[in-house]
Amino acid sequence: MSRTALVTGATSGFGLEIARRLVAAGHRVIAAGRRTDRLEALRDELGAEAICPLTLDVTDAGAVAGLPGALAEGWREVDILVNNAGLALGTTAAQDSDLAQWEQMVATNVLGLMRLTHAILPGMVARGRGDIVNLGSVAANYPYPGGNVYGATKAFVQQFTLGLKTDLAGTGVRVSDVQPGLVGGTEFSHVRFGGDDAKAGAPYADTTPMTAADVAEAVLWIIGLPAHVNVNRIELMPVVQGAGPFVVKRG
Ligand code: NDP
Ligand code: 8X3
Repeated sequence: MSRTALVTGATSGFGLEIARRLVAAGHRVIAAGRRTDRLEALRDELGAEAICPLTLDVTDAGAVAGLPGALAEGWREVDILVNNAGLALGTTAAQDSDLAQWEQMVATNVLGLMRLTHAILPGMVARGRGDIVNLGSVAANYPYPGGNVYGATKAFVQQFTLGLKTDLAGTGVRVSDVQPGLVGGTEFSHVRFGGDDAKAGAPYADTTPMTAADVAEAVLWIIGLPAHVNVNRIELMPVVQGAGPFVVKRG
């Protein structure tokens, strides 16, 4: 059955791959992001029947509150919300960090995701069906140096997802938190390191990270499960990755 999905952060990385795979599976996608040219290119590539471009900054509370009413006619009943837009900024120790970067991560990863959910969820509950898939991270549960606020935003995503799951029990609406580890080939690291490509490439050097396709496959699997099954949380790591040691300063 063809369903209508709203994918935030569909201009790049996971969101773009998820949008492509949803369309390949027969669904229609409202592709959201700030870079309109990329959204329009996706519509031109996949067709106006399949892609509805939505220029949206998820930190714009007013714009998000206008959804789904502000969507084009015929696109207002969102069956699948993929809360994917997000970012990390820097890996600076908390004591040396830039407050504006912290605030941008919270505004996007926490408030943006929360507001999108608030706008779209009532329609899903009224229709008695729907899927919300949130992009969390392993950073929610495994702290690493300089991951301070980024990890905290993803911990919010994890707890918010579980809270939603509790409230939504019996409504027919499902909610999941997808928590990937190291994934290469997206703009995540480029954004994190402010466009410094040497720094951005270092986490992926001489190893085999996951890809956006791996994450998208998990998302498509989750929404394709029988209607009575809810994946609460799924953690994905490449085979080469593992949790790090505790930090112990000596001397
Ligand atoms: P990318 O940087 O490739 O994509 C991020 C997307 O988010 C872009 O499409 C960008 O669109 C969008 N975005 C960022 N800020 C805003 C905003 N204010 N309003 C609307 N859209 C916004 O990163 P990934 O695909 O790698 O990451 C996607 C998600 O997965 C993020 O939530 C990230 O935290 C998470 N994640 C990533 C991992 C990785 O290793 N890559 C691992 C675990 C989780 P635009 O700039 O056009 O607005
Ligand atoms: C992205 C993965 O390990 O850089 O969420 O935090 S990590």
